[in-house]
Amino acid sequence: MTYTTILTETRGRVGIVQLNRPKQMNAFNLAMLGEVFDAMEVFDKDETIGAIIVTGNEKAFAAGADIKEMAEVTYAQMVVEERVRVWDRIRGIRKPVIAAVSGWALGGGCEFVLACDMVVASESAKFGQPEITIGVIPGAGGTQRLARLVGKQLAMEMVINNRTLTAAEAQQFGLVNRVVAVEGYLDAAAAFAEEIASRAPMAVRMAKDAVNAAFETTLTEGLAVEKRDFYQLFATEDQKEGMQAFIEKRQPNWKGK
Ligand code: DAK
Repeated sequence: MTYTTILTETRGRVGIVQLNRPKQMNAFNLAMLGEVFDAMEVFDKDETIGAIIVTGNEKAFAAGADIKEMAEVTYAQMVVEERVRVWDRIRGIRKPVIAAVSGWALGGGCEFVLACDMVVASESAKFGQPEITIGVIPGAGGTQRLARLVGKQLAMEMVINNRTLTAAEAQQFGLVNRVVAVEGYLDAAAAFAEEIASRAPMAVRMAKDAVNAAFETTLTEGLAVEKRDFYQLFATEDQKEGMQAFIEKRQPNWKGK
């Protein structure tokens, strides 16, 4: 597929989507948003891929939605075009998605990161929800995912008073899995993703499903999802292979079935 606003590559079992509007600090216009999700869905369907990275460049992961594209949008257009639905496509990706963040992750950029499954940040990464400074609030999950992740008080400060978090702070508050040097941050994220991609594919899928249920359900419902997913894995060849490999003291050979 030919893309105009992103670049894609594969490294081993890792599919990488790179946001590529550097002159606009990778601000998400609708074209880029569509291409990002198209590319992610292609990797999601590809059996040779086990994990997906979304990244930007050293200066900016993404500085939010494209303000110039959004400035003249009317209320009616917002309602009719249902732009939230486009952003929601990330929820349909079943493989683990890792955000590799360097520089700015602001507004919709930060919300995109919040919707990913894991985050590798370079030491220069900065996270924030500055929508209040342009007269709006987050519209792609920022108030909800952020509050669930960092708690009410800090989320309030970020959303109402434009508090930005450094990479170290983001790690401290649970928004980031690991912080790495700016130089080679994508390589570090790729190594992390490759490790994840080497795990039993069906179990990874179920694991993502079950952990996500913790944010969508009551404890009782979440435990029911976990139980169902756990039981289902006993219908896979990989469960037999994984346990047999342990007993035989060898590495498992995953089939993804
Ligand atoms: N949109 C458009 N252009 C942007 C941009 C943005 N968000 N951010 C940066 N740029 C452009 C700048 O306009 C500039 O372009 P030229 O003017 O030179 O042509 C170029 O990128 C470089 O930016 P700066 O000159 O400002 O660079 P600095 O290093 O001085 O500052 C910065 C970098 C990232 C701190 C600064 O550019 C900045 O504050 N940018 C805006 C950040 C922001 O306010 N982001 C929130 C946007 S609102 C929705 C879902 C999501 C959203 C909305 C709806 N629905 C589902 C309905 C999300 C909304 C948002 O994200």
